[in-house]
Amino acid sequence: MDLKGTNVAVIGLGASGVAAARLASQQGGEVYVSDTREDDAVAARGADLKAAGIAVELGRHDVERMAGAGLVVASPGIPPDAPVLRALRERGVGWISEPEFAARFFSGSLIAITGTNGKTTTTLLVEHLLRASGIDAAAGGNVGGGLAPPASDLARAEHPPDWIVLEMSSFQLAGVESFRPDIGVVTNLSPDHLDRYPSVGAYYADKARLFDNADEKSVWVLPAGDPEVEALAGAAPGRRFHFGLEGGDAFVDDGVITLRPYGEVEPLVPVSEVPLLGRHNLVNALAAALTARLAGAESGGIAAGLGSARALPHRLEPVRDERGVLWVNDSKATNVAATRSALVSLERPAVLLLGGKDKGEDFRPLVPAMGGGVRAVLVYGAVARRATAEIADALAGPDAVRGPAGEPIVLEHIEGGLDRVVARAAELAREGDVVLLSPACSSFDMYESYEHRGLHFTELAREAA
Ligand code: UMA
Repeated sequence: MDLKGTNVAVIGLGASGVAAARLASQQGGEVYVSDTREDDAVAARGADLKAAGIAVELGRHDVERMAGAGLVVASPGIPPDAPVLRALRERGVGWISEPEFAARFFSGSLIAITGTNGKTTTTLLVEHLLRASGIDAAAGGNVGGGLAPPASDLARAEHPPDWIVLEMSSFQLAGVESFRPDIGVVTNLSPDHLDRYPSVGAYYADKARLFDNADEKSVWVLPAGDPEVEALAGAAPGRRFHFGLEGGDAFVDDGVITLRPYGEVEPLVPVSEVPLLGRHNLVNALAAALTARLAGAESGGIAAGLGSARALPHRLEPVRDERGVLWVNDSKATNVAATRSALVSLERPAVLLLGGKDKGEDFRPLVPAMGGGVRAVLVYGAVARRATAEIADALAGPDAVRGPAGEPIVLEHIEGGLDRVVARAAELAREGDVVLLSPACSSFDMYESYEHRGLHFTELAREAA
C-alpha cells in the first residue's frame, strides 16, 4: 500500500494515534492528527509529532478536513456515538481502526487474539513460545501498560518479524475491513464493556468481525465445548482447533499439558512445571501452546517455553517462594470481581490482603469465594472500616463459610501501611499457604498506581521474616 500524496487523518493522540500517525508519515502520507484534549501529556505527544512534520490540532477535530482525507484512522477508545464520528457518518465518511491500518503494512504472518479475558497473557505467551522455538515473533496491539507496542509500531519496525502476534479488542475489531489473520484465537467470551455497548449482542458482534475475511486457509483456535464462541465463528471457512482442560487439540492428560492437533499425541510438560498460577492461566497456556504449534513451532520448543513462562507483573505474579509460603502480587485486581477470580483460581490456602481506596463496591460477594480456601483476611487502607464490617457481616450470615480445615476465617482490620499488613501476614501464614495481595480496590489512597502498590508489596514480601 502506497500512501504517497494521500491525506491521512488520525483521530486521537493516545498510544494508537501517535503510532498510526508515525506509520502513515513513514509511508509517505500527509498526516493530520487531532485530539479534543489539550493537557500537558497530549501537548507533549503533539509536539513530538509536529517535529516529525505531522500536522497536529489540539482542542478540536476539524471534521471538514477529515472528510477531505483519503483515509481516516480512529483510536479505539473513541465510542461510535462520539460527536466526531457522528459528524463523519453524516457526511458519509468511513474510518478504520489502528490495527486494520497497521496490518496493511505487515509483511509476515499474523496471529490475532481476542476474547473477553486472558487476551494479554495469551498474546505475550504465544510470542514467548514462538521465540523459545526459534521463531522470529513480536507481540503488540491492545496489550498496553508498556508491555508491548501498538500494532502500527510493529509495522514500522526496521526488521519486520516473521510472525506478528496481535491482541485485538472489540473496539479495534469494530473498525476492520480487510484484516485477515492467518491464525485467529478467541480465548473466551462473556459480557463486558456494557458502558459502551447497547447490548451483549452488540459487543459479541464486534468480536465476530475477527472472522470477516476468513478463507479456507484460515486457522482458528477456539475454546472446546463453547457454543457461544462457535456461534461467533458461525459459518466462517478455515480449519478449527480447540483447547480445553478436558479435551480438544490441547488439553491436560494426567497432569501433563498435551497437544494433538495433527492426530498424534504430543505430551509437552507437567502442569506443575509451568510457573503460572490459577486454572484460568492454565487454559490460557493451552490456547497459547496450540497456537504456537499451529504456527509451526515444534513441541520441544513449546515445552521449554512453557517451563520458562513468567506471570505478567501485578497479575497473580509469584514474587517469593520460601519456607513453603508463596507470596503473590495481584495488585492489578482493583475490583471485587478480579479478587474473586483470583480466590477461585488458587488451589492453596490463602492469607488475603485486601484494601485501598473506597470505590463504594460491596465486599460481601467475596465471602462465598473464600470458603475452604482462605485462612485469614487482613484489611487495610481507606476502605478498611467499611470492608471489614461487610466481610464480618457476610461471615456471620446465612452464607457463612469456614477456612481450609473447617476453622473460622481470621478477619483483622490492620491500621497503618502495607508494611504492617505484610508483617502480620508473615505471622499468620503456614507452610503450604499463599500470601495473596489481591486488594479489590484501587491504590490511590496510598499509592500513585496499582503498579507502585505492587512493587512496594514485592519489596516488603522479599524482606518479610
Ligand atoms: N479522544 C478524542 N476525541 C474523542 C474521544 C477521545 O480526541 O471524541 C482522544 C482522547 O482525548 C485521548 C485519545 O483519544 O487522547 C485516546 O485514545 P484511546 O482511548 O483509544 O487510547 P490509546 O492510548 O490510543 O489506547 C488504545 C487502547 N485503549 C482503549 O481501547 C480504550 C489501549 O488498550 C491500547 O493498548 C492502545 O490503544 C494501543 O493499541 C487499553 C485498554 O484498556 C490497554 N483497552 C481496553 C481493554 O483491554 O479492555 C479495550
